[in-house]
Amino acid sequence: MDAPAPQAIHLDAYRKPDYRIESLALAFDLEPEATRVKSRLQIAYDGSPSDLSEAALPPLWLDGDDLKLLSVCVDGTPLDETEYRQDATGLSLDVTSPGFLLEIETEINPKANTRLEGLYISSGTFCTQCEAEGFRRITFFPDRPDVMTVYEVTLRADKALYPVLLSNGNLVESGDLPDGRHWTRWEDPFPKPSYLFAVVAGDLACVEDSFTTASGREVALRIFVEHGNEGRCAYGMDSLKRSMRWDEERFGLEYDLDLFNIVAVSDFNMGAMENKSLNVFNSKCVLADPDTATDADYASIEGIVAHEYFHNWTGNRVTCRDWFQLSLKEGLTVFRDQEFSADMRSAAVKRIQDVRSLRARQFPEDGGPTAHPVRPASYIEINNFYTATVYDKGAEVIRMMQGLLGREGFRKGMDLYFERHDGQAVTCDDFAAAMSDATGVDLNQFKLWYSQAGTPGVTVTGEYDAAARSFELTLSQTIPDTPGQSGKRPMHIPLDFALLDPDGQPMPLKLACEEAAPTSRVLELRAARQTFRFENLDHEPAVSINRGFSAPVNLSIEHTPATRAVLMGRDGDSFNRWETGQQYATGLLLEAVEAGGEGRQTPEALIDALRETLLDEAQDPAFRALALTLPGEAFLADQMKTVDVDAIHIAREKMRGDIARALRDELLETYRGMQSNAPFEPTADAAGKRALKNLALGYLTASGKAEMWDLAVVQSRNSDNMTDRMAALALLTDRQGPERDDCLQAFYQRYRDEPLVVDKWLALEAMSVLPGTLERVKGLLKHEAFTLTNPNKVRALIGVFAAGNPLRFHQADGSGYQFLADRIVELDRINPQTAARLIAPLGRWSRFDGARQALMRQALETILSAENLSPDVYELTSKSLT
Ligand code: 0A1
Ligand code: ZN
Repeated sequence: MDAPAPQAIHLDAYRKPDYRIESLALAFDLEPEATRVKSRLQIAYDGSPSDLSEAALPPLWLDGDDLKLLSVCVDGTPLDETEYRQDATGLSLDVTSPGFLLEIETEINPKANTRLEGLYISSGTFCTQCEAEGFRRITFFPDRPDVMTVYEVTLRADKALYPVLLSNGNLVESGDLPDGRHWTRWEDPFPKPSYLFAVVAGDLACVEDSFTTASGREVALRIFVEHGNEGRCAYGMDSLKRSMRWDEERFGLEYDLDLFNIVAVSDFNMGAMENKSLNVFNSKCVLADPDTATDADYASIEGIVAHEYFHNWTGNRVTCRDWFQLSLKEGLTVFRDQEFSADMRSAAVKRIQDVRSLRARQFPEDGGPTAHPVRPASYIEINNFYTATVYDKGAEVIRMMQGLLGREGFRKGMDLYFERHDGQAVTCDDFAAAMSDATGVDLNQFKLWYSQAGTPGVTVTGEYDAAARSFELTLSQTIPDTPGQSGKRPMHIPLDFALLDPDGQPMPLKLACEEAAPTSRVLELRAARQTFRFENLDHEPAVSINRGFSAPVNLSIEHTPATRAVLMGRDGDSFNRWETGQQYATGLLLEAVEAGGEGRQTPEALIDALRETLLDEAQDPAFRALALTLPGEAFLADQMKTVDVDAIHIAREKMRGDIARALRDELLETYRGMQSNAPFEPTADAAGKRALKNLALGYLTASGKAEMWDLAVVQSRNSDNMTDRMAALALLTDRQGPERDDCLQAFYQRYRDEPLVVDKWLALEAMSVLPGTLERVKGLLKHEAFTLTNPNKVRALIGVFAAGNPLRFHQADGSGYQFLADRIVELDRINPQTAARLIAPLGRWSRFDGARQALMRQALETILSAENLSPDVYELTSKSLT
């Protein structure tokens, strides 16, 4: 018989907890296959005293998952089995007194924990992952974020195998025990929800530094890594110190304990975790040296270290009332890490990169079967809601608030938020209320961004009246239907706006009803359709709107060749300069796709604009590299009603070839000019030069001259850094022939003992456009380097193939789809969370031709018919089929 379908949980059903946990003492006897956990909870009824007189106290619910219960005592008396009820999801206790001491002993098996939720072992190190609901896999507890308490944690383990024993807060005592064991005791003075609890025990090396806060607190900073990785911590440590300073300067937020620990582990479901004072990181997101990490890795480490650190205030000191409010901490913290990286590097480049990633990950989600609002209204498995919508669209929502309130107003709102809610578990409404109360700005309509899913479409039209010297701008919005939501209300959309004269200079923006004529404005679109009339304009203007991507919308605007040239070449808003070029290329590419791929010769106007940008030394090389990068195949696919992966690939390659042939001399000059003999430095400047050099190399290999490939071969062999080596190999992986295999083989041999580089090698194979890629990927599943138990390996090989190689994943016979379905079913038995994250590419079925639609749905059906499917995979697969 089929198991009952897992049930959804609804935001509307929220009830505050009946009991407070006043304190929690935990003691761990760590053993790989049988760890004992003793917990002592001081519990108090949290209802009103009048409830007490009227009725018996409600039962106490404690969540529990995969735990062996050894004993339960209340106020020192053991309970027998009639006094509690246990099922697969937890324990319910009858309560007879409004205050009591509960003691529970459980046993768990960390070695068998391949889900990597709760306490598990990664390369011999014990570590924990408790967000969202992993704590219940360690002990019975009301495992919900609005139950906050102070923790005292005692750890006992073998001293030789686990010399390092860490938990949250301050180390208060430690000592040796008989039989070669030792112990440490930790106290965290800040009340926290269970999802921020952490334990680490292992034989780890430690890199130390310190930071003095603005008010003079000396904080010890430590990064714990496997022995041999000490030399790869410098950039992470430096990023941490810069984050600490930045948060003081930008938001007045100081660190609040005397120590801050980071631990790198190789098996981790996500990037990193902000446990109070004991961040646990996927080693990929903290370890770097020039020989093994690329510029992109360095930038991502800087952003993730900052993100986790910033959670100390936005997430830990003020946390979420329930998991529907996840974006309260995640959207806000992503916004904060984006702002930090923008300040550390080029703000313009960072904004373009963030928008590219939003469009690549969030827009398709918002337009697909698993679309959900930034604050979802229901879920089956909360782990499925750590999404691009909650994180990245959530960050856009915060950015728009800053746009509406201004930077100063936003800061006032943040100050009020902390003043009101420090130490509390709150909601997105509480955040918006603080912003609104601090500034007087009405955010009621704006809050639809939290509850309405779907990317708004905004259409812009303009009419210039030369006789009246006026310009009328009409904006209209539509919010697409999404699963469970139709007939949506118009949103409050802030659009940064300027009108440019033919030299690209902003013209005064005088509205008919106003005297003031600033040169830029935020237009607030609130109705389905709105018209703005600007006066005193001597020329027909070029419309620069949604500057800096001030709102996450799909903008539709037509440019004349003349206004396009102004915007592409001279708009002071570099985002829109980039955007206009991308739009132009997108239009041309989609035309070619319509014509089956080859299309017409790439127009001179585009080539000339690209030449100008390539050679414009006044512009940042990183910006030039982005401006010369054509829209990606996935982005182009997203613009089509019915996706044609083959024609998209042909059209894009054809255009790359046209550009490469037309600009060959300039590209070669750039390739040479951007070379440097200086030792590698991970600075934004040096990275920008490498980006432009490697962009040039990419075009040169597309120019049809065989000798250009020699440049790539030489670069892959002789570079002194991973950025250049990977850039060359990423080109070579698409080229049939012996050099390809030799170079990739040499790369593997050189780095076979470096797991993070082996991941790169697997990804290179998985992203190849060559016809035999799927067969090679299948072969690599059996390679000594691959294992399904390590999420990084799964993502590098299977994830990159399915999500990053549209041409081969969507090959017409459906073999890519079936391959993915089989792997998801296999992985679901090992690690449901990571398995569920592989489903999305199949969920896009409705965008493809009939034959592919049928094959993709068939693959989803294969998954759904597997026995004992996890709620994680069940939820996303079933939603993908509707
Ligand atoms: N809160 C972390 C990410 C994270 C979320 C869930 C996890 O397991 C389900 C692990 C980490 C962050 O935003 O960085
Ligand atoms: Zn986060």
